[in-house]
Amino acid sequence: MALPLASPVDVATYGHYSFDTSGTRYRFTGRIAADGPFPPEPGRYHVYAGWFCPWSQRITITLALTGLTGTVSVSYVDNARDGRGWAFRERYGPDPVNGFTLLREAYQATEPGFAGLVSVPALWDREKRQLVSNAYPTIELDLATRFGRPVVDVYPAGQRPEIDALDEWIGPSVNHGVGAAATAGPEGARARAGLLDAFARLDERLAGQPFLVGDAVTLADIRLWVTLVRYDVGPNAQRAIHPGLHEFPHLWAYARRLYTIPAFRDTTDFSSFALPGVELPDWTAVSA
Ligand SMILES: N[C@@H](CCC(=O)N[C@@H](CS)C(=O)NCC(=O)O)C(=O)O
Repeated sequence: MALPLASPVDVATYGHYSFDTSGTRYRFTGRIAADGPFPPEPGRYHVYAGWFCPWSQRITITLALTGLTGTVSVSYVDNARDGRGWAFRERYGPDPVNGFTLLREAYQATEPGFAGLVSVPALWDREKRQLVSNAYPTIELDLATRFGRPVVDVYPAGQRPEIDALDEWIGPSVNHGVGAAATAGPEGARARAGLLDAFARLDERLAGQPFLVGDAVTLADIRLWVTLVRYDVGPNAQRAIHPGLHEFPHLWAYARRLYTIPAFRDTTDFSSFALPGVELPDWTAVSA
């Protein structure tokens, strides 16, 4: 029997998405650990992701690089939502694990009556039939480190302090700063200044090294890149922030170099996040 799909997005009937904001934003915070309730077992976990979503793509890139695509499964919600929240539709297919049509069913299976934020990425445990976590920062860390020796170690023990230190300033200024940077008013101006300052620092750093930390891809690159690939066709599509990433030549060359790596390229669907009518920069033109 075919798995069910949600009906098309219908804001007239269901309204816009909203949720009860009185609780914690990221309600489920379980961790994968050998000695905990969610031990690292192949085939046990599933990631509910969104192609459009940078926080989801951090995880899909991490799974591809670490060699876990056959160990942890992934499926994708639709790019748009109405008042029912994220849902499974034709474009990316049904929920292969539970046959839910709405992602909120996974949340409500975990906590009956749950009315808080239904977000992707969310990690599901097939055995306990509940969500482990929708706390995006720790899902990526657990998948990168808790499943034995990874093909590529994206969070090497010796480099963790440096990777974490980068996240402390790239997180607020770039990953969380791009949205506000495109807006008017004093807050937008502050975010813009912080973002462009961060881009300049990164450009300088990447003038002399191929990756942010050490001589191979790490979580630091993954975290930055998912924002860069969306930048000129999303938040900066109207050039509301500045003329484009190419203004930072080392950063732009670095971003395109990472795009040649299958884990980055194959987890990217420009059509899921590019604003309508926006011209795509040539991500395949790699400079030396
Ligand atoms: N805090 C983050 C990231 C995680 C996250 O919230 N994921 C998004 C999709 S990229 C989601 O499902 N958000 C639901 C919502 O904010 O309504 C953000 O604000 O972008």
